[in-house]
Amino acid sequence: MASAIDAGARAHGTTSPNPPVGAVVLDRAGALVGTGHTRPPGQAHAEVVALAEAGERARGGTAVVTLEPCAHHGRTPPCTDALVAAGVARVVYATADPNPQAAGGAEVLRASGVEVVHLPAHVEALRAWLHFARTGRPHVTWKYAATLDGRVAAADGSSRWVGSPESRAEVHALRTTVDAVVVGSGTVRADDPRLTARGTGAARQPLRVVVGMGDLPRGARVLDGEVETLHVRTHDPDVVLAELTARGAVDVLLEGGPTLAGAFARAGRVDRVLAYVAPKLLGDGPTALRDAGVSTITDAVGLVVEQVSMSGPDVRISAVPASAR
Ligand code: AOF
Ligand code: ZN
Repeated sequence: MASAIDAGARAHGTTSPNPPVGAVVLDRAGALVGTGHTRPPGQAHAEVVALAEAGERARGGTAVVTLEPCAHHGRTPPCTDALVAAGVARVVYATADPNPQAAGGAEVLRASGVEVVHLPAHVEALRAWLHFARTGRPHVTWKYAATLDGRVAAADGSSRWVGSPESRAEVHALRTTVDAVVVGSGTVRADDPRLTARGTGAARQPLRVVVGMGDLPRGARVLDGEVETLHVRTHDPDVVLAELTARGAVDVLLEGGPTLAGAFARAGRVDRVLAYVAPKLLGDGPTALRDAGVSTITDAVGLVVEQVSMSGPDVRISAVPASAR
């Protein structure tokens, strides 16, 4: 399963609105004979790629997949058919498919005499797609870098840089896995960010999205034409998310600033908080989040920390709303 998860992670950012699934095939003796991940929409699913590499060696063997194999005729034929035709004896999968059109693969395989094992595992590359399949809305990770006293800029507005070079490199890598990077027009005016994934060798760049009613400054770097930029003239996060859904986006990175993040928090549209906390103090200046709709301590938005790690000198915290657990 770890190998299947690795294979799927390599497709993260290239498959939306389809899931970045990973699969491996083991022969009868347990040797790895095929590896695959989802191809861009309309092309082969992970299982089909792994089975093609395995060929006859799949017969009597095991397929390990991060998502329950599909049982439907979508843009491609059912993977359950491909697995049965290949003579696979056993299928192991990590997550059930919440997509009603494709679900039911485990039962279909069992009915064909294949042994099916559900081995629950966290598949990070499928986090956003699973949320999308369940809710119909893109998954929003709100990312920010703040000082230990919670500030995202100094009193004079300067903010380059709060986070360490290591943290910034991580964010560039993260941008290659998402479909869209969203900021408010205030951030464009204040910081003039490029919002591209740089230094990663990535062939693909996320859609750049600016939210706000006013015009963008002429010469803003998001208008440099290097990557497409969408300007959504609204304050409503759901209007932004509907626009992104229409464009096939599933995995969204919200990068600020405090006003837009507050609007998403108020609307309950922050699905994960990713904080880079730098060991610095500013004592003044804007904080990461403004007006989250909370006025008293008992109304605080409760989070559950799912991971803490170091990013150079910074502490990286990944947390999800307690209400989502
Ligand atoms: C994928 N890759 O490896 C698996 C998927 O439109 P289709 O025919 O490509 O089907 C897409 C659905 O198939 C998708 O929403 C999911 O439910 C299921 N499984 N999809 O793109 C894969 N295993
Ligand atoms: Zn399939």
